[in-house]
Amino acid sequence: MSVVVRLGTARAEWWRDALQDLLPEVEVRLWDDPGDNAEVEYAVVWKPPAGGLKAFPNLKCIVSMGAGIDHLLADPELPLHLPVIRTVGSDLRQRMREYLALHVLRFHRRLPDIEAAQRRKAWDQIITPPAPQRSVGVMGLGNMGADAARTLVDLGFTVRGWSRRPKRLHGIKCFHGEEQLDDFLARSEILICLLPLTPATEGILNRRLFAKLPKGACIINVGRGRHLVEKDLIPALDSGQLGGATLDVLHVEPPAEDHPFWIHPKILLTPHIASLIDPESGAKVIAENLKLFMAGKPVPDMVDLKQGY
Ligand code: NDP
Ligand code: OXD
Repeated sequence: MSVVVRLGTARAEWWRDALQDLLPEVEVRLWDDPGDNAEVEYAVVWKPPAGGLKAFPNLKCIVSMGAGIDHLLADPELPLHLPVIRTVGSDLRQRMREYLALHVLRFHRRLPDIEAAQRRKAWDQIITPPAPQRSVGVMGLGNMGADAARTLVDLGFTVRGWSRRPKRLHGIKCFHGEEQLDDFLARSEILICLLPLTPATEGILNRRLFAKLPKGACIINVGRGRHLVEKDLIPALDSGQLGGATLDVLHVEPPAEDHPFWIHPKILLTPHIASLIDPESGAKVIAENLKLFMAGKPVPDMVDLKQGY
């Protein structure tokens, strides 16, 4: 019985070793050297190439090395009958919480303006309102969105959240569905996108949405690059409709050298590190889930492929 691991970076061997330590009963093999494909029963993957998973005829289960499953559904030949487990866990939430607290506070306390003032040698005492007078909107109230929203409440912010289905979360004004989107946006001065990428959410961060936000609102996209219509961002920033954008995810990662986002003064790019899973903690979550699956027990992180996230 074998597990094949695919991660297109130098961390592949680290992942293989971490998983092998935790799953001594199976042989963990790298994607590029899988041995006999027929022996592979489990695949642990991030962005597998199109048609790649179909090549393992005896696969029993696919594990996404991340919370999102859009990278799997992008494969038109994905064996859809197979169960899919995603990887979440407390470290992933912790890192996302840290990232969002950092970047919300950066916009809230106008750190970019303070840094610019320093470069001009100007001692500008910028007064910002206290957090309860700042309204933050969180799009996506799932595993990570609800957790991040709670962290922002704890920091004192006025927090609004938007999800597909109705939700009740203590201290958070919850909105849902298309019909409540405009009300949600109307008072979101800092807007976080923590949605999964699906046909319904692709391109949701566009000029029509920006126009519904309070003037000067800032956006933080930690969902997926394709949530953002990239060509709409710079005009919205240059007109002042948006005050700033922090982007952890992009259509193409890394973006081309001449991509205008690299040098725009109101854009901060981070290299998809908002909540990167490291092999030590990630392998623990994956091994636990695989052990449950192998024992025929329910796996809490099992994905409903029909729902699409
Ligand atoms: P979940 O699946 O737990 O939650 C998704 C949330 O989005 C749910 O609240 C869901 O609503 C809501 N949602 C889905 N579709 C719609 C829609 N059409 N309209 C309104 N709301 C919608 O996801 P996670 O919190 O685990 O992760 C979210 C995404 O974050 C991942 O898919 C991934 O793309 C991204 N991510 C980014 C990372 C990074 O480092 N940048 C790290 C990890 C994840 P409902 O509750 O009603 O189902
Ligand atoms: C994820 C991610 O989906 O890292 O986990 O983006």
